[in-house]
Amino acid sequence: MAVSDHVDLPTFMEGVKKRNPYQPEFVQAVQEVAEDIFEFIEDKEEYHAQQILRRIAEPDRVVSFRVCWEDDNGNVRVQRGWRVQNNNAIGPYKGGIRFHPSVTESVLKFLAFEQTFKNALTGLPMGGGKGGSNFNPKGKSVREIMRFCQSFMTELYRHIGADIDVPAGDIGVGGREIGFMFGQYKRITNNFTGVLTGKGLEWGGSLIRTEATGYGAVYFLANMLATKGEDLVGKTAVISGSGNVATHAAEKIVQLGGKVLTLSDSGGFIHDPDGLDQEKINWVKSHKTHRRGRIEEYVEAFPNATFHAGKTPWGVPCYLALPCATQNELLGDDARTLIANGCKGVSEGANMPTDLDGVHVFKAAKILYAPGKASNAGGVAVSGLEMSQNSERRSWKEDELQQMLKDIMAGIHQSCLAYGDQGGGYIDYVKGANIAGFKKVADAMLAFGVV
Ligand code: NDP
Ligand code: 2IT
Repeated sequence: MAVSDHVDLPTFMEGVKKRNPYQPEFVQAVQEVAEDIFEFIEDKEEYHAQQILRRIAEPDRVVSFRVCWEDDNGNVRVQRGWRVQNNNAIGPYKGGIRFHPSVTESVLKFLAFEQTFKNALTGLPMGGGKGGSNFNPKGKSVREIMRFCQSFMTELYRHIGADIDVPAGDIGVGGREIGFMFGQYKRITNNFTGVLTGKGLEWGGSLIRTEATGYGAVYFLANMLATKGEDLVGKTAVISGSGNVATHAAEKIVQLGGKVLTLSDSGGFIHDPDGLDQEKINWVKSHKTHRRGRIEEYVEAFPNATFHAGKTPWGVPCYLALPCATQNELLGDDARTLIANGCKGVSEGANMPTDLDGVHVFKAAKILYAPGKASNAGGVAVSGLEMSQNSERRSWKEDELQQMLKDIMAGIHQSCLAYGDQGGGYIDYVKGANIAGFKKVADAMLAFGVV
């Protein structure tokens, strides 16, 4: 019998931990997937013999580099940059770039691993990658951010390309940063190509890319509710974060008749018992995105609301919860509180916002619980559509793109049903997403042999 054959899950995870010391986020992401995949591949000899899961959980490559830049006072500053190219079995590497002081190799490896399954679920030909830096954009001038982005791209450009690896935005990276990076890429290579997504509309960007992640997470939620004959009208929702994903999720919930009670940032959360309307959401967008303000200032603009410093919003009673800030922001006890307060649906806008304990709590309660790799795939899906538009050198209309986003989210929901329907009216969306994403990538890898 080959050495690869049938190690059990604890033995497999021991190996992952041993090979990835001090990388808890990466180990966590692998474990969450492996818990479902082990059962699925139990009787599928070829996946074992070819060590497919082991190979997906080993990035194709991790590029790590120094990023030097000069601040406004003339000081030389040194940051770390990375690009993790996890797997390109079904298409060029694709995934965002994150600028945040908490970025480590472990964080980017977990994100690139998750991205591999997420991108497969979209049905578009995209592999999984992720990049970023421990650069902290907070408190930096626009010129400092520009110089940092230019320096970052001066190394990154060697590793990316429209048919190789196509980065986009993530935490701390929005349209402005994509512009600075694209400008530098073009300057170095003299190549105007779809090498980044999330571009401005005048220079190759796609309509609704900005809105797509948050909108998609709510479309996914609507699909889940529909399996119970329900919709969003009159439902209360608690949302964390106040960036791109959170504000657009809030906007779509309000458009579909729901009531958004909270938003948050790293300083705490605001609770608005009247609910946020479009005007309040616009205030948050402009305050957080354009002025880089703090969410606590919301209560000065809207005095009926309260601010809760240093807290997450999961204690506010709600029917629906959408974690849209960052990884491990919703812990086991938060999940238990949500369930005790009657929460019936969770759609993750962020990547791995729920810790493993929390995932197990949601699964045991058999609520409608969508993991980020399924529910937040709308952003990368529209990135994929941006790539197609760039290749065709044309732009599709807004209503066409809106419909494509809705169809893609419905398709992901169907894939989750195909592998996650447990009978008795319970759908395990985590299992469904893990298996559907894995199967597509794994079958492509089988075709390539041992590489
Ligand atoms: P933004 O930078 O626009 O916003 C991030 C928000 O999360 C801010 O409110 C920020 O607060 C908060 N936040 C970030 N880190 C922390 C932390 N360590 N603790 C508490 N709050 C934190 O990012 P996005 O909205 O783009 O991304 C949010 C999540 O969605 C991430 O998990 C990202 O990976 C995921 N995602 C994003 C996609 C996209 O298209 N942008 C696509 C799919 C997933 P503060 O302002 O105080 O830092
Ligand atoms: O986590 C994600 O899916 C993103 N940050 C978006 C990636 C992309 O390539 O659009």
